[in-house]
Amino acid sequence: MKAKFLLALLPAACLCLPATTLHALQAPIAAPCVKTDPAATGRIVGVVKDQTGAVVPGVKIEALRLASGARKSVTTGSQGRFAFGGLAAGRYQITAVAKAFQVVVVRDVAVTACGETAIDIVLKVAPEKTEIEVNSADTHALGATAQKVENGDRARSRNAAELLGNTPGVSLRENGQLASVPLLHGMGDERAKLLVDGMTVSSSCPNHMNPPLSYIAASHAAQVIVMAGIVPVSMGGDSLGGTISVESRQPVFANAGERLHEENTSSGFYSSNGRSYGGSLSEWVAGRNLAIGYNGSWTTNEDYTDGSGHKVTSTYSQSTDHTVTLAAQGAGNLLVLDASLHHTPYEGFPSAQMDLVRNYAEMLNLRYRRRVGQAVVGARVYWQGAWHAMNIGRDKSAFPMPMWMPMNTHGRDLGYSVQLELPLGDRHTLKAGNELHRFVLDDRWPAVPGTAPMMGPDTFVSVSNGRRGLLGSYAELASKWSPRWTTLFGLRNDTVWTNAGSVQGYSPMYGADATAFNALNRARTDVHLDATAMARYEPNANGTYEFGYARKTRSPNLYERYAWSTNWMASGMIGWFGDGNYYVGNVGLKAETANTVSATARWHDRARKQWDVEVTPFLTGIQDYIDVDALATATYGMSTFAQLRFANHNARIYGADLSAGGTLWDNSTFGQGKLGMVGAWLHGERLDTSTGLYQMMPLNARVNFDEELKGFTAGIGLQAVDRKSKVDLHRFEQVTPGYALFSLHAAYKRGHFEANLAGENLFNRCYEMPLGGVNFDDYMASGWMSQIEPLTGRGRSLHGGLTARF
Ligand SMILES: [Cu+2]
Repeated sequence: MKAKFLLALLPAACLCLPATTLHALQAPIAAPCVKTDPAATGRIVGVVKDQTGAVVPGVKIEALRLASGARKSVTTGSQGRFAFGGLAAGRYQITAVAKAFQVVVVRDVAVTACGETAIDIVLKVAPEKTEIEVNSADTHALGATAQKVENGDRARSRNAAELLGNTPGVSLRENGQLASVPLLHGMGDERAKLLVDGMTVSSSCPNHMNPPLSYIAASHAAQVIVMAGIVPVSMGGDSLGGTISVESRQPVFANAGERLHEENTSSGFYSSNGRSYGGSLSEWVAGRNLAIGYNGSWTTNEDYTDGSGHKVTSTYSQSTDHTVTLAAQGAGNLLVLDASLHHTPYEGFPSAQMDLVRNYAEMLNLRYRRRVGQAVVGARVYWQGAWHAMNIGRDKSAFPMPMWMPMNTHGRDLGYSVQLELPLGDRHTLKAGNELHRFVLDDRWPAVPGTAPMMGPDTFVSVSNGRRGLLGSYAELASKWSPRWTTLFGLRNDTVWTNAGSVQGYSPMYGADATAFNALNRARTDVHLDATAMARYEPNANGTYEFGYARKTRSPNLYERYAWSTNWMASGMIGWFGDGNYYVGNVGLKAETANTVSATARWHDRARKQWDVEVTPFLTGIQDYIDVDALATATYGMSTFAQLRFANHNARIYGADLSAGGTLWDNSTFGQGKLGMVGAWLHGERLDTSTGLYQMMPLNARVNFDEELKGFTAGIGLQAVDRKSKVDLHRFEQVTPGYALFSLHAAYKRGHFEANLAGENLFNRCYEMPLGGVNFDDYMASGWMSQIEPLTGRGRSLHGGLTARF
């Protein structure tokens, strides 16, 4: 059935590759063969070589009989030769597939009774980025930056989001120790699509203390893929800024001749500032067709000290993760089941009024992949349940006037996705898919005895049976027109519906808002139409140019629409911005739509090994950007806060990313010396008021120098950040001064072991983080009397890690 479907699409496809030569020989075969015999068969034989003329063994060759869809496959031998015998006379299509080479399809090969047709196949080396497609089923290489996560990256990162710290276009918002939030071109949190092993996971918290990337430990991440701005529609809708996909390791099976394949990795680390330590363990046992794996990690840390010697309270955390993986493969099928438990018993949030006092989550992720000829079919079903509790934690409860206030949320994500990837001839690949995601949320704040009517006698129902569903479909065509031109076109539709049940306050003093909210029709449906068009032009071996346009749409989250209370205390519990302000939802909020144009120019040496320079300017216009309107302001002590209602306003973001790298020397005496830099400039403003958008990273750059010699690597790094002066006046966002931080790192690999050492913020500089939000803890410690200040970053910290791999 599938073969016929494939066949139906073939006539539209193009002819054979110019690199392939085809010639037919009508040589008689030694065995008695009678051409007029209806049962007489023919043969196809050939040799596979690469562009240098060397023969290529181990290439899978498939013969497809066009009339019947019947298939046969063989593998080339040590001399690169292959042969098909017993083929019924007719027309065939021959496909050659080999790792690291482009797929070659030879169309319309004639086989005659008693004849032998010879074809020679020349394989061309696949472009560098094809490997991404091989590793990751769900990614299209065009427009993607993929990076393998190294032990050194893991050693430097407190959480999975920090693995992205050196990626062009990405900035990080501080959010506790485990829950940093990446922003792509200034659009982050839910404006960026975050995929954790292909799953869409929601934050079950009005302060986003458990964002998607907090559910994968840095030690478990094997690859991160970042697509900023112009994103293939197959990589997800319901987002504006781009897509970040963090993936754990792909299953590995035993090779032929290997009875059992075993891998074992264990690691431990210690960091001096905040006495952070932890460890991870992973085990993988695999046969030819079945495999089982385990990955576990545990980390703990105390409060850190900033460069002035001041202890930054509520920066402690602890977390445990366990994942068990079962995998099976056979005859082109791959089935993988991940089951995970995640437990954070406590985590302080210095920018929020509340801390995380427990977060427990369970996850199941089942995925299936099947190769049918050249087509790939993928499917995924996943579920997550999260139980999240907030209150003031151990530091905040020691301040004057501690306000104990339990808040409990329960979130459930359920989803599936299916995708078909179908080559149409030599030039085109069609991707089409469908997905469903459903998030259900309850958020309840139990009464605190003796505090009525403020916080009792009833339970405050913040969100009751909040529902957010998404049904999406897309089709995308990637085409390689010539060695120079590649294009990608995609269309996507998502329908997002939200609703929430009736609410109540702690007491009748919340009654007016609750009654008004309960009387509203709260069901909303948004229909998104997204599109992507991009092209890549490679005029020569030294340059690559990409340019494109994307229209992307995101619907409001449940709190943006359904946070219902205008009471100051209650609205102060809503807001994932770390700005100390008070937020109220807006049922009438519309979806936001971004139109982005972007280009990337990349210059490099022929082999892409000696040097490269890449620059990406972009411009995004956002219609109905979900921002805020001020309802009121209040001054407590020396600080003024705003009560804000979510509202749509048009906005614009533009900027440029720059990255460059080069090998300074590479020889046996001095080893290899490398210099790399990443820089970004960003400007975001709201059009009606010409004010800055919240948390736009100021001009910044990182420069790294690394020297590698005989397993030993050492390097020095500089991070320079400009003053943040364009700020969001609606949120009273504060200006932060510029700063520069120096770091050192060293790694030594020998046999099964790798040791990492690092020194961060070497000169113990005291600096305010541009995306760190405010230090609400210090403000609370002053009895709500002081001037609230931006959160300061970690002072000097020395770090050591050890990894053993067997
Ligand atoms: Cu929370």
